[in-house]
Amino acid sequence: MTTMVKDAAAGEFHPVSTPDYLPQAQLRALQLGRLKGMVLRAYQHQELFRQRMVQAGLTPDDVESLEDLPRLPFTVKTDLRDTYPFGLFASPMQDVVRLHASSGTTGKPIVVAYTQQDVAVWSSVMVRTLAACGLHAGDIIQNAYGYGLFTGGLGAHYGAEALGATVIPISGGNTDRQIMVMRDFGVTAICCTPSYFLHLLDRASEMGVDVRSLPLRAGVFGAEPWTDELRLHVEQAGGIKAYDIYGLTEIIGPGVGSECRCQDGLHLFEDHFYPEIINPQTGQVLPEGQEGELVLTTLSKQAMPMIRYRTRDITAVLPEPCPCGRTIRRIRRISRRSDDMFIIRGVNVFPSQVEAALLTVEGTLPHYQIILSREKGLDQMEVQVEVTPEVFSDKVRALEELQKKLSRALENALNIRVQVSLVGPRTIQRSEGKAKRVIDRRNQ
Ligand code: DLL
Repeated sequence: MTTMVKDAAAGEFHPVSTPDYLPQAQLRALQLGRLKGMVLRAYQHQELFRQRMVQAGLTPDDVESLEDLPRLPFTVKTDLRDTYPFGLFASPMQDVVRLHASSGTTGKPIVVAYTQQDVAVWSSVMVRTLAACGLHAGDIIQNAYGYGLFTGGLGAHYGAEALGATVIPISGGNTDRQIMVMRDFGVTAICCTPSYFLHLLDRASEMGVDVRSLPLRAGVFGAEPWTDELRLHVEQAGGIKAYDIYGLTEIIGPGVGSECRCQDGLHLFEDHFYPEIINPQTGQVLPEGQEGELVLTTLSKQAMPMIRYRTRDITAVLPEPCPCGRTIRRIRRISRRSDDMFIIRGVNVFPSQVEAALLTVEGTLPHYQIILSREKGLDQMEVQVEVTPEVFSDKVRALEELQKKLSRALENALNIRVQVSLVGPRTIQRSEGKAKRVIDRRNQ
């Protein structure tokens, strides 16, 4: 059980002894000590890492300061696939108490392992996540992240219990039951993907439940990119504060970083996960403030250390201190991955640009899908957008007007003309977990 104290100035509860507020020098010393241990562990137990170190002419003794980190080799997603299933485990199976896996879109899943201590660390970073989102003992948390091999469900579950809150382990799906539980159990906070919360809001209103009148006050949303525009929408429609949380299976699951009450960047729990930002093309480390690919090194993971893991997530480390008082650094919200970009007629497009443009136009719902196809050798992009029931039942002229507005907004944002199709409410398939925004039929 974690003891919580109230920070009167911030009006916020947080676990005592939390490393979130360590003086910088102390934090750097802690990180260096842990980094040395981690590199030694990986060198001794991960064949692939040892081979790469040998090739680079390095030994663990070459890590004398945090500045030596960029000399070490990267780890990439295909390393996990190539060593499937257990090739990167650094603990004997006897010491592994949990396995999780991430399906990915192609081929074999990646498998990750946790010792008892890893699970304890995971719970502690999730306690810090939930506390940063303003939650505390006494909260009733509906955990609608999927339970199972996906890390979201169990990650949030253990954190919420360790926080001393009441967890409802409802998992994803069965939306009508979710709404009944939210109302009848006096739920004060919900954990799920932002796209699923959007779906819950729509369904609640169809069922005549006004979520704003319920005790629900916070959403702990992550696992997929979502824009500030979407945040505004769900905060208003749900009468909540919507916080962004970040993590990935390869590093631990959720609990790598979280927003605080300032909702201005995500604090990284950098006593356990050390960040670097690199130029994705050259691999060079970039200075603070510059945007690039996030690379993470685990500092305490026993069962599966990750040295310089290339996340593909694009962000920047924010140099300014956060008004909340935490000393751990923040990253900018992640709006895109280096591999979710697609190229249409020579123009680079990210799904998040489409979302941001659509949400500037009134009369549409934040449900959309991008369909890519190829006609006579030419790439085509269609954006299907759901419109509100009022607009949908309107005159044809009004719909045409709206379509024009959306086309203009998209053309301004993307610099190319795309086809906009307005579709009726509830036409686009809803997700219970991560939303699928892009359907690529170009190679069919
Ligand atoms: O999505 C872990 C998680 C569960 C995070 C619950 C937050 C909440 P994976 O399935 O391995 O793990 O997917 C990780 O999802 O590299 C990002 O591209 C994306 N992602 C995760 N959180 C965010 C976020 C979980 N807050 C991949 N914003 C990551 C944008 C996110 N993208």
